Amino acid sequence: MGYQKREDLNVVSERAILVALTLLGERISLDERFAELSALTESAGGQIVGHLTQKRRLPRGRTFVGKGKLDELRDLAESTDASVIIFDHDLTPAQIQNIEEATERKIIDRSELILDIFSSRASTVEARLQVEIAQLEYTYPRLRAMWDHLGQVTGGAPVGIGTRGPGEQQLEIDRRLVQRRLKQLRRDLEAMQQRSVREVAKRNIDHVTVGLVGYTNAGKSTIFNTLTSGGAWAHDQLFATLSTRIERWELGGGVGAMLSDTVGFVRKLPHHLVASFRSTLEETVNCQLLLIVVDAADLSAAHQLQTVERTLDDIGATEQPRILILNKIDKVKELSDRLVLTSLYPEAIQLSATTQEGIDALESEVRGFVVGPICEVALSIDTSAGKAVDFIEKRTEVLGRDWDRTRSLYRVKIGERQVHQLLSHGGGLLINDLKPADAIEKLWPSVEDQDASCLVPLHRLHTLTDERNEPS
Ligand SMILES: Nc1nc2c(ncn2[C@@H]2O[C@H](COP(=O)(O)OP(=O)(O)OP(=O)(O)O)[C@@H](O)[C@H]2O)c(=O)[nH]1
Ligand SMILES: [Mg+2]
Repeated sequence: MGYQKREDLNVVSERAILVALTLLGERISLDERFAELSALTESAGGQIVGHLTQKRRLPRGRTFVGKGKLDELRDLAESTDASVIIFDHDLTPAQIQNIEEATERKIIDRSELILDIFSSRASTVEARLQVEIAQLEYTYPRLRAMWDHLGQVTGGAPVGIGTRGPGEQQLEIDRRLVQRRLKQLRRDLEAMQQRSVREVAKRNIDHVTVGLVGYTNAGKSTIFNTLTSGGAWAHDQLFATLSTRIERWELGGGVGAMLSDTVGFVRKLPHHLVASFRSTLEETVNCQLLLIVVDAADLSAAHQLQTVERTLDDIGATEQPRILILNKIDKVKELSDRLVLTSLYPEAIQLSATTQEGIDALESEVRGFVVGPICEVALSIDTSAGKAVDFIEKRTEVLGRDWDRTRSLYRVKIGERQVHQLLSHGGGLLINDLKPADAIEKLWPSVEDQDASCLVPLHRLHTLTDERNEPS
């Protein structure tokens, strides 16, 4: 097969060789890495025809792999008729060029591969803007053919950039135009996102918001569809979801929350992508409660959890309480395997979005969070405050009622978070004849003293991940 110029970085329909090096200090096994890199390559439409590995303390500066391995790589590409070689690492443009020259094959690094998948999946205007920004920043400077070509085009005016991905008419665009395009895209994206920031802020006042987060393909959208009226695209492919979807989740007894589903994470998510998808991710991570979804049947579950925690740290979602969900538990058939999971993650909810196992436990846990610690109190409120009265009648446990000329009086069991929601409906609320702020301080313990069995404190999750990753 002849050498294709690096004019486009798609891997659709191409025969691919995968390369992963074990470098000093890397703890993730080669099996796990190849499993994931294969899934990424297949998600991008590539066909895997070979693998190559090397153990090194550090990558070789010029060509990343050693000289002998480079020859091996070229021979393997020839014997398997591969047209593209995909590295599970990020490479410098110079390394890419040197390896391409030595192997006469197109070289794709890990970030380029992920960007390629995002580019083929982006279906909303916002996602397309976000992917294009990340591509302009990461991929375009690496299209050597483009800059080579530009070296020869001195007179002709470059044409505008398209949105079809790198390698088409973009070859004729100069850096200045790319910068101009970037500026325009960022402006469009910002305008779009300001709207959504306002919507999120409003939603957080009116409802308790809960966000599903986790590794790509862990089953977030499937869980979302099970818990709400649905509508999320769930599919056995990486990065099926690229935008955030929010629906009401009925938790019983008039209690509900707004649940959101969003983009999944992956190890070493390119930071340009994280940057341009930040606001999509933030819609979820601004939620008051996070449900961290892990694929319990995946060998890399512990590493996936670690990646999710790192990504949450990166985007500043460090404060919210979290519930750990071990999804796809139906695929863990052996009782002994389940017991191992229970001992490793005692606080987690074992769940199957497919068979519905564990859904009740999850709903009851989240309901407890949404309501907050419950106290029995006397409420007094203006009878004319219809929304507030309605809230009390429908969402709290009413033990007794009374009225005087202008006020409705109730004896109720009510949760702390419900009191905050009730306050947003006005009506001059008094609790045990006290102003709400004074009553809340007196009646409800501080957050640190609250005990909710499934809410895993942040430090505990970290310990769990470390335990799981200790080499045996
Ligand atoms: N057996 C089994 N399969 C599941 C379960 N939950 C999800 N799946 C399957 O896992 C695949 C991925 O599910 P999605 O819901 O799209 O995963 P996601 O986390 O939203 O993935 P991204 O949007 O790519 O981040 C689909 O084929 C689902 O049918 C489960 O509980 N059991
Ligand atoms: Mg999804």
